[in-house]
Amino acid sequence: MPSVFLSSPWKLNDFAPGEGLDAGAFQVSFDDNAWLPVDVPGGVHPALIAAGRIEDPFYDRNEEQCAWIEDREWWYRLTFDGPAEPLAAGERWRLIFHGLDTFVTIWLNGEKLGQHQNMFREAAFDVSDRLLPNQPNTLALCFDRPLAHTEGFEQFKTEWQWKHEPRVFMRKAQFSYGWDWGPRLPEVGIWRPVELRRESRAAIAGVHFYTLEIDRDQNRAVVAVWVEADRFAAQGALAASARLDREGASPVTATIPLHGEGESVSGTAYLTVEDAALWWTHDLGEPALYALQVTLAQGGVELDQHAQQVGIRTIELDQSPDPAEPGTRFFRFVLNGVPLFAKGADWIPADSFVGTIPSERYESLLSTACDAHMNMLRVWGGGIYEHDVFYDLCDRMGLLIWQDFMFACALYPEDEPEFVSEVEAEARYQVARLRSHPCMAVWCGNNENQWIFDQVFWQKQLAYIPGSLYYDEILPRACAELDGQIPYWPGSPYGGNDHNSMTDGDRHNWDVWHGASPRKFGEEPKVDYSAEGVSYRRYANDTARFVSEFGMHAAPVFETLRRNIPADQLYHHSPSMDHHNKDNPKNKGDRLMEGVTGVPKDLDEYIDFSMIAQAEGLKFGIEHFRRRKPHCSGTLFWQLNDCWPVLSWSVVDYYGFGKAGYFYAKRVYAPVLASFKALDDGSVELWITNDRLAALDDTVTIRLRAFDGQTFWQREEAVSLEPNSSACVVRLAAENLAAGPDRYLSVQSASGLFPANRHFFVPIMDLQRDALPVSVTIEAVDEHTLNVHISADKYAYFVNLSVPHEGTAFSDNYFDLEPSEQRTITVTNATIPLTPNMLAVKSR
Ligand code: BMA
Repeated sequence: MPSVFLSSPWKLNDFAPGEGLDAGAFQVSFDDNAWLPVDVPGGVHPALIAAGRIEDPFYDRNEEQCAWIEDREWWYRLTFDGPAEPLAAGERWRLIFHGLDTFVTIWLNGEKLGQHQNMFREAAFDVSDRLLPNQPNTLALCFDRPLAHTEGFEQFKTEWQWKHEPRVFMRKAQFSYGWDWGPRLPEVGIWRPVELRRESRAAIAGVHFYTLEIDRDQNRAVVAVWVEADRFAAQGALAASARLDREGASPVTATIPLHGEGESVSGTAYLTVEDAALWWTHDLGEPALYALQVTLAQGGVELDQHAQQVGIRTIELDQSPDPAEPGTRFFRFVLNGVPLFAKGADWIPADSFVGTIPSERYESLLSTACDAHMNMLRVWGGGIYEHDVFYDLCDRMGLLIWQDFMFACALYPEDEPEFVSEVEAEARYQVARLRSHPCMAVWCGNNENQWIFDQVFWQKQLAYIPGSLYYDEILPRACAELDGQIPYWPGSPYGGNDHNSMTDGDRHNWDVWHGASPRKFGEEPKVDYSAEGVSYRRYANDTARFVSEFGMHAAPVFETLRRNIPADQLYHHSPSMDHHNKDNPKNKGDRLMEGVTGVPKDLDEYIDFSMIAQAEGLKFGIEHFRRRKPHCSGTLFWQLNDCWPVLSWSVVDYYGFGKAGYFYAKRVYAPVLASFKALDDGSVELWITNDRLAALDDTVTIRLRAFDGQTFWQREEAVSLEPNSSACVVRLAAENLAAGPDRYLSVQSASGLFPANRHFFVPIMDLQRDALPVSVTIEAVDEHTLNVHISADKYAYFVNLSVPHEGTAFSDNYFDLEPSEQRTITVTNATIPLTPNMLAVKSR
């Protein structure tokens, strides 16, 4: 029913704790003229930046200057016109805060309305008796110092609390207290819209759309629409109806009888959809959507409406035994009956300040993910349940979502009843909110909590894992009761003998980069930060079922560093650069580069070498895991994006500049992959991995060439592959190979079915080749488009193009050119005109 969003003109001010109340900041008559303007939705930090009260917290070490914000209490005020129409009989006004961060007291017209203490669920109030029609109304909110609300919890600190961090006592984005890629800048404020809703007699309280059955032979699907209504002032029967629309198809409609005695009534309709257009991930088909409209009425009078995009699809998590690898079980997603290999990355909040992320940033990051052939992202448990726009876009773009509940890398209190009921209310709110999105693939209890606990207390082998109350009881119960369709998984990683197993469940491979080692329950965890310990070659030993985290750091592009690091600090390991590297120790990247490129001598080398180590590492790992399809059925690498400008595992930086790793991932995530596997005996295999649902026939050309252009031998092979499979198609015996540091193997598809690939016999730094500059001619196609013709006489490694403006798209980047090869790269920027002098082309 009619809604008003209270978005301006909100005011903001800070006080010492308790002083706002003493000053009467909640009173209508309070003078807030001198207060700062603040956006709603938004948060305190962006308002302070806009007002010049703080410097850009991301620049240099300014983060440290922001600590005082945590010690203040923050007040918001808004005076707004009351509704023109007073309420009629049977009507009510509801005030809904869709997101308050976090510990807050709310006053309306000087009277206390209530309190809230959970950023992850809405706060709703019936304000029928308090809202003044035709007059100004005043809202005041006081956000307490978050840490003030954690002190009382100290008594619950028990020996299992490995890392006693106050953040675990707050239902607030955990990363904001600092992470190994994120600054400590805990946000405060109204981070989602504030809605005033007029409702009459009854309102829709919940809708659940799900697919019961798909008959692909008949092109028919049966779907269910469950509706719950809150009959707050209506007597007698209520009627609901559902309508499913899709362009070009006749609407499918149903009436839904609602049952129940009290205020809450509900009912389900089952609809048969003929010529059903199914929702597929974008790589397997069309992500077809239907417009669902639910109407609630009584005696022909419409009372409420709910509209949402839905998709017809079934999703299962197949964990049946894998007959080809006895003693193991699959961990693979099955969409509409089709087992798929999940290709994607882990997603963290797209900004430290989660209330002010523009929709365009979501649009651009998610289409960047699709362009790289990703079909799944994991919303990681230390961030936020994302904004609606995120899930809507994933529905539209055909991207599956692995959704963690918001618990990460810690042990959470279970003895405080208020906290436990907050978690339960939050889980129920989020499950109801997200369950009808076709993009939703799995609910997951947390990030790494069972695994970390087991490692810390490996000697004790305690039977009870702290947090089980949540991961094994409350969360799965909320999912079962309110959804019951999307699979639930207790943690990431989870399953098997040590909760990070290669035989069961999902696995985080932190052997690479963090120097961890595979282990079993009861074994001491080992860490090895040597060059071998952190090396990406260790992926070759990983026989995981599904790898939901693995990755390596790389620097962002120079432009991102230039904007955030003072000129005199622009060198590897300068204090400001190290401040922008939140991992510890800060030299794991050096150890990794030691085995790949050698340690960098200057900033330019650091940027390139770290990007090379990351990109080659992702290529090596993803190729290995994809070859193992279906025994391995997914790779989500850590991490897609950043929340500020930082040296991190991301492949797309804070501004949206892609690192080399992004372009490498795009090639190795192609639907058909040809990759070389080097065996210990010196032989090399060529594998084709086919993620398409069609069989393939192709002719491949394999060559052994010297970097200076000489071709030693060349072979053409006819290859055929089953749909959705992976196989070794050619084996090159060591004695016929004539391997060497001055040469490389390459593979090409006659039909362009897969991107060309290559194999080096030694680490990049040991290649014997002349690194000559490439030849470049630039042709301006129009104001926003350049065609760049690049060629090389000898093998050119790591050819990369850069324009110091985000939003510049490259048809390819960070690629190699074979001797005498010529390529044309198209560079576009929709927002700014491009001129040839903005472009730099380099190679190594
Ligand atoms: C895992 C993640 C994150 C972390 C990443 C890199 O632990 O779940 O918590 O940022 O690895 O260390």
